[in-house]
Amino acid sequence: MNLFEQCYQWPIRRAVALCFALAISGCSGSNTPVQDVDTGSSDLPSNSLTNDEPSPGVVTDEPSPGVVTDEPSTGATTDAPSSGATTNEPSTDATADVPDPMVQNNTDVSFEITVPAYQSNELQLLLSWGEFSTSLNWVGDELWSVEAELPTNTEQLLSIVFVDENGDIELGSFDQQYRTGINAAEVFQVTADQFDTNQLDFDGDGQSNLDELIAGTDPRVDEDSLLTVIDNQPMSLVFVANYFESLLSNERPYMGTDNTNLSEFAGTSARADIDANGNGSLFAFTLPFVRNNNRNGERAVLENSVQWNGSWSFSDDFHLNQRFTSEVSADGDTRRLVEEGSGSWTGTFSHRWNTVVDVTGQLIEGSDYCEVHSGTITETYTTNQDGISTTTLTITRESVDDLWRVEDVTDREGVISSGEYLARELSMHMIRFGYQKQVSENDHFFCDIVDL
Ligand SMILES: [Ca+2]
Repeated sequence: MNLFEQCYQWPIRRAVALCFALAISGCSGSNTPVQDVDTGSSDLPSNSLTNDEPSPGVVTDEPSPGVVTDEPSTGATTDAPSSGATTNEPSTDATADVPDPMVQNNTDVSFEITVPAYQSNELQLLLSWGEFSTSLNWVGDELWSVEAELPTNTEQLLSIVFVDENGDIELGSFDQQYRTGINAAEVFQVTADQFDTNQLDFDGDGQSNLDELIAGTDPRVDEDSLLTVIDNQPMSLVFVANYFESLLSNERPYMGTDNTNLSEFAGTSARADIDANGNGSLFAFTLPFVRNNNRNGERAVLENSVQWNGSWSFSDDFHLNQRFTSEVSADGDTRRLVEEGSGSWTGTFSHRWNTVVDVTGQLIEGSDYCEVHSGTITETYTTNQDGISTTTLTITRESVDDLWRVEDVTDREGVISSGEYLARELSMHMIRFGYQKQVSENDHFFCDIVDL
């Protein structure tokens, strides 16, 4: 039997073209070792091979034991170079469909695939290679396998898809050109980390289908789209260094004693003692002293950062007592603010808070402030107004997000409630207390620091 006949052994359409290619290869093989194209024949006695005989483009085996040598009676040789006598044997229907056991044009490929870990009763692993396709069998744990008889020395796009819900949702995919070898059998392995899972995000919410299913969320629903969006998230006192740094001029050393531009309140004065390196202290106060609006801070400049350690007190009907440490550091154009604060606002009622800030941002052109593009702020806030309650806010923003994500947990006299929503702005400029000047700059953190 020749290669052309073998075309009809392939259950797939492209096998015809493939076999033509192999048939041509077989022709040129008349001057090369036969096993390059017909390894099965290489074991035959040489006088049964075509090496010594001119070939019209097909293998023209003589009848020999164990080898089917039929040729198709027409067509196969008409387009081939006719360089010599042909020795085709008439074909018979009885043998035309019988594979030649001595001819190896197939490779048994054992696919051994390890998928990302995920448990479900509706998982499938589907493989295609060119137009050949099959499903794989679950072996155990994350291992799947299948054996496939594929044409030798042939390249096709191999695609493996890991699906759940019996194929309704994709978890991972693997795509790679794969060329079969010329041996009788080979193994092809794929490991879990070779699967692309991140791109498969049905609802486009940034969480992959696989991650969502593992987390127990619905990969078809962008949960964020269901969250409430508020315009302003009220905050207690954060970005506290704004109220200190903005009182300093860029002169170094700076020994300012008065600055009419700095006033949250008319009459605010500052006594700064900042050396040439930016280290020093600041005392700001507002006249008349009876208002008791005082800021005290120590400032230190390190290699790439400026630190504050300060306090702020203010009295009207209530009394503010705020302490904080902060550090603004520079990394290229990015500025990072790390701040820890604790404060209270006490009078008829008591309000107390602890805050931790770790955010990064970039300078807003034309200002001294950085707009936060990512980071986390936590605030624990306790008040006895309307009963005793403690609310813990965790406020996060990813650099790709337009909104802040707010998670709140409230303990109101032993009753816990929690929620999640989105906020367009953090409203440090909203007046929670009477001492804060309502300036939108304080939604951002002071970062255009001459010492950085
Ligand atoms: Ca998703």
